[in-house]
Amino acid sequence: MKHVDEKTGSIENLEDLVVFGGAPKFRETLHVGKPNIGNREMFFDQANEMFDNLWLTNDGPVLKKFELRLAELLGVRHVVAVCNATKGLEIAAKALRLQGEVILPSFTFVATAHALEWIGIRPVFCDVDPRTHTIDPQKVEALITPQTTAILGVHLWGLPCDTDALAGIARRHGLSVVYDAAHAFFCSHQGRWIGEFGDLEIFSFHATKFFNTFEGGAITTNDDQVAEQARLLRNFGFAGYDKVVSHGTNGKMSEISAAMGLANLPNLGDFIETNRRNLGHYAQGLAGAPGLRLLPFPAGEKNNFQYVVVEIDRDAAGISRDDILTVLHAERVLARRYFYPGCHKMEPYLTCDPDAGKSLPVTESLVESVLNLPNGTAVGADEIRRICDMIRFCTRNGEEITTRLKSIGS
Ligand code: T4K
Repeated sequence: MKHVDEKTGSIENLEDLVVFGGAPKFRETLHVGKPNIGNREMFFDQANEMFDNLWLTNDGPVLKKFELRLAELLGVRHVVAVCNATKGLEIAAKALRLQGEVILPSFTFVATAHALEWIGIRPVFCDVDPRTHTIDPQKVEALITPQTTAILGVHLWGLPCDTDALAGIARRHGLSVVYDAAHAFFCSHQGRWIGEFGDLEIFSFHATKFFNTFEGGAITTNDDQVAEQARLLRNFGFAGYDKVVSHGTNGKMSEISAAMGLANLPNLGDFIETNRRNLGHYAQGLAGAPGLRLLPFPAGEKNNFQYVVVEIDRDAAGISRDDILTVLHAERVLARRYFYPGCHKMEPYLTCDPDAGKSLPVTESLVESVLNLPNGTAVGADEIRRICDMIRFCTRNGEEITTRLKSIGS
């Protein structure tokens, strides 16, 4: 096996690539979702407080502190912390008494659709806007039927949906509006924090998100009644020790997760700054490369910059997204093709409507072209420069790489 300079990681010939027999350029695998860890001392302090309290879950004091801090930060009346965003979506749909059909994008993590399906609501897939990757309001109205009860927008990659257009459609048709804000914690829209748009919004604080509580999430709303419902549903529908008033579930966030959230909050600015800086390095490293478009974030708004999203136009780049992915994975760069192949191509939705893709041309194109690159505190300027060099090498040698990958069956 040939030796590649560990410092420069330079690739001069095809044989330098691991897929063709070269040495790996990185000692450690680089992930898209390596967790950020905040203030450890603060975490252990909170954990000790939890042990001293002998209160481990069920609306405990650490959780209450966490919810209050989030409500203050986001300027929203209610924060209902939950065990994960998937459960949060289910609870949200129940709190709004949704049923029948809900319109949502197919270009999202499958949990957005599964949460509806799990509680007997039919997800109806809508195409997305090619510029923002969020639900296309112009395509929503045609999907509304007498069974439709809501529109579920996803602020994908922290890019806000067209909330004004969706609110208008919802008003005209008497629908609820829910936002899956799993990616959009600490992002703003129209100068306001995401968290108070629509009837409610749901954040994810999963380990792979830039801000995490191990597993976790939160429902946010300015509506007192919706918040009260969400709190009841999160705790089996208990309104008192022996009094169950609704068909609830167990969606509670534990004290240790809330402690992690509190310990991560002071580092929020650092995490975001790291992501922003990294995105700048990617922009620099990929500038001018043919067929590559780094998804831009709206100027003048806050973003967490956690997802580095590149669209690869196969014809212009001279190589497909999937062949670049094969090369990167072999080099220990675990780039991801979120959200391939689109919910409509996953079960049970594929069997229900095998032709759904025909009305989702933008989604069908994005699932073939989007690549997510590693970000967060686990990567820095040097790694990013080397990742970009690899990608540029791929575009310079696209035809040969494609042919050779085909010949070895990759
Ligand atoms: N809505 C949207 C739009 C979402 O994107 C998500 C979740 C949800 C709703 C539901 O939220 P939650 O119910 O999860 O709160 C991951 C996450 O599991 C998922 O939370 C996230 N979206 C999705 C985009 O990504 P996978 O299948 O990619 O996870 P996995 O295990 O492959 O991990 C991603 C990368 O991070 C890997 O390279 C490994 C690395 N990793 C992962 C963990 C957990 C680490 O380095 N350390 C870790 O601790 O889904």
